Amino acid sequence: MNTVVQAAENFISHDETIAGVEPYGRGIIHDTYLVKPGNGTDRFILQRINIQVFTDPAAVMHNLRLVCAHMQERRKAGGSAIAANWQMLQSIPARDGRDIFVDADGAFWRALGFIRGANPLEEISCLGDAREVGRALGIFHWLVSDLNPGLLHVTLPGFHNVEHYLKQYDEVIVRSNKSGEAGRFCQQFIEDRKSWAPVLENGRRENLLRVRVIHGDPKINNIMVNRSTGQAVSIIDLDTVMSGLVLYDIGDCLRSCCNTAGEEVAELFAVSFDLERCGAVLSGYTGAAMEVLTDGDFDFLFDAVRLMPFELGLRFYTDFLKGNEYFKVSRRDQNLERALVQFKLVDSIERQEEGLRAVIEECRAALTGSNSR
Ligand code: GN1
Ligand code: MG
Repeated sequence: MNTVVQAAENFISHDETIAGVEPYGRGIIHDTYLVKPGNGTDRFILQRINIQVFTDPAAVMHNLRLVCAHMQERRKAGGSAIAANWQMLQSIPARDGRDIFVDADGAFWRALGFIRGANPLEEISCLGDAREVGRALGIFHWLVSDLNPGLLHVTLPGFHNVEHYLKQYDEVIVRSNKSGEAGRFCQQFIEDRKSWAPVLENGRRENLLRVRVIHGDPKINNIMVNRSTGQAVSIIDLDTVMSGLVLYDIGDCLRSCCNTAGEEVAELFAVSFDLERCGAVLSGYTGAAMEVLTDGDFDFLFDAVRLMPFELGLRFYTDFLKGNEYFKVSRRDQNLERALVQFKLVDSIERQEEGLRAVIEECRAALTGSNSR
């Protein structure tokens, strides 16, 4: 903890002290801490950036600054009704004015403003929570919808490109000596969906889907909700803000919100995709994002919902085969277990295809109706 306190001291002024530092959140990439300064100044988030994953932290911070400044402007320029009570993530400069502090061991640290009066949403306990998650993602997409994606750095090459993940898997699987029933299940599951998986990439190549600025990781606990009202007030974790397809975000958000059992579960039978939650997320989303979704997006929405848990399962399984290089684990088989959860979710989505397509069409019809009024 000493190293953490020393790093934290670089983000407060010389006459301040640190009263406490504690691990914060459930991220599986960076190390995240909540820092309480001694003299009552605002608490802040301190992160040791995982530079194995994000090899160019300066690019990450460039994107963060650019996107936050843009959102702030857009909000002022007319989005205030939609984004009322919305709080922007803010980077806190170190004493030397830079937004990254590099310690004696070469670790990269940054500090971010704490979102006031709010907590990360840990679970969906009612449909209102699901609607708020959708609304938060909709607000985010709306706020960045006029930002040129070409201005952002690519912080993770190949992120959300399933062809890239399939290639990595193919390279690893031939060298793997791991067997076992769960492994054979994963391999067959991937094999059976390989030819369908590049569906969004194909849509993009055929110009049916447009590349825009996306969040990249809009899972449930990246949504901050007000502690007393339950209203979504911010979306955090902007490291993967990049150019991409809004469908990556919507699919990823739904795979996280509509999984009835969460990402880390031992009992696979408890994992299923909840259609009611899905309807609530989508209605919250379209209410805030308004014209962001095109007809082409709606045409591919079912595939996106099916794809994102498939992609994450593929990433977890590949990382398990590689010996857990990317996602942090506390047990050797944890990434295999995580993969099985995601594949179970895909299976649940496939079994409910008809119902899910109906939910999507209902949402499209509601939006068309409100736009033509
Ligand atoms: C990772 O570290 P965290 O929890 O914010 C991952 C996401 C996954 C998520 C699954 C940069 O996010 O893509 O959906 O785990 N982030 C990165 O829990 O790979
Ligand atoms: Mg993240």
